[in-house]
Amino acid sequence: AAIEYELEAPYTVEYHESIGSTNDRARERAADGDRDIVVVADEQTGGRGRLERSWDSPPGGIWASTVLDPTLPAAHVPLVTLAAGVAVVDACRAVGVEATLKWPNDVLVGDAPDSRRGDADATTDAARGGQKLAGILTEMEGEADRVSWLLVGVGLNANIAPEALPNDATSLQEQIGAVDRRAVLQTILESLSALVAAPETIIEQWRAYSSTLGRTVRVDTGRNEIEGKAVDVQFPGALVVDTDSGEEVVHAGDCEHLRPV
Ligand code: BT5
Repeated sequence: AAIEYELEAPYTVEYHESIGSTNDRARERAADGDRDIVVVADEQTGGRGRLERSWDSPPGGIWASTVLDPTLPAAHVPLVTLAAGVAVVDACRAVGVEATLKWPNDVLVGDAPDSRRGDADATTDAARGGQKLAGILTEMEGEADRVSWLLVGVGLNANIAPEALPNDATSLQEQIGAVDRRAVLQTILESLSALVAAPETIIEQWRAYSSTLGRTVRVDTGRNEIEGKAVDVQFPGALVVDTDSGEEVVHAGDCEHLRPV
């Protein structure tokens, strides 16, 4: 059964010890017309990533999905994903973990350009020093010019032993020890609502936390692969890649950080 409690931020929390996916539950609440709520679980049994990938969600994480009150056109929704990443990094840095952002939706630890290990054969982020700490899954429904509902799912590996996570993953616990999950969630939600209220600040803050910009990247767009130097992130969230054949503006895809040559 769900427990309701209030956070200081303007959100009401629906807490579950265990649930399939907080995004699925938030989707039901969204369809019911609820806004400014957040569904939180200690454990998810069917956590989801993008493109039908699964998200490991053992007990101890921050698995949270918030239904926002959107007044934005659907085309601007990628900005909200960036904002959620910034909010998660804000919360990680507030507890002393130097997290960075990998376009479009990953929060990493240890992937700052100056902390790379130079393994020529490295094919995984872990081998290069970057480990995934959190991911974002934004979902919406609506017309081109109007979003009818919008929810942002945040998965942050908080109080989880690294053995309970995939190889390329890390947790706040591994970095600094156990954290107060409620306080971390509070920071995420406060930061997210401040960013959504000032959308013109999102891209600039995203750039400041990015470990993608300036890097050689390979982006799988689903249709083709683009390789080059990531030079900018543009409104509403596109990655600009400088390739051998000129600049490409990529709106969606999977991005891999390659080691510099
Ligand atoms: C994401 O997908 O990074 C979005 C994850 C969003 C999860 C939250 S939890 C609350 C809410 N409810 C849900 O059901 N989902 C949201 P993607 O970029 O597709 O990355 C997925 C990949 O990350 C997987 O294929 C694994 O390689 C890796 N992975 C899975 N679990 C992980 C974990 N706990 N920590 C780090 N990496 C993980």
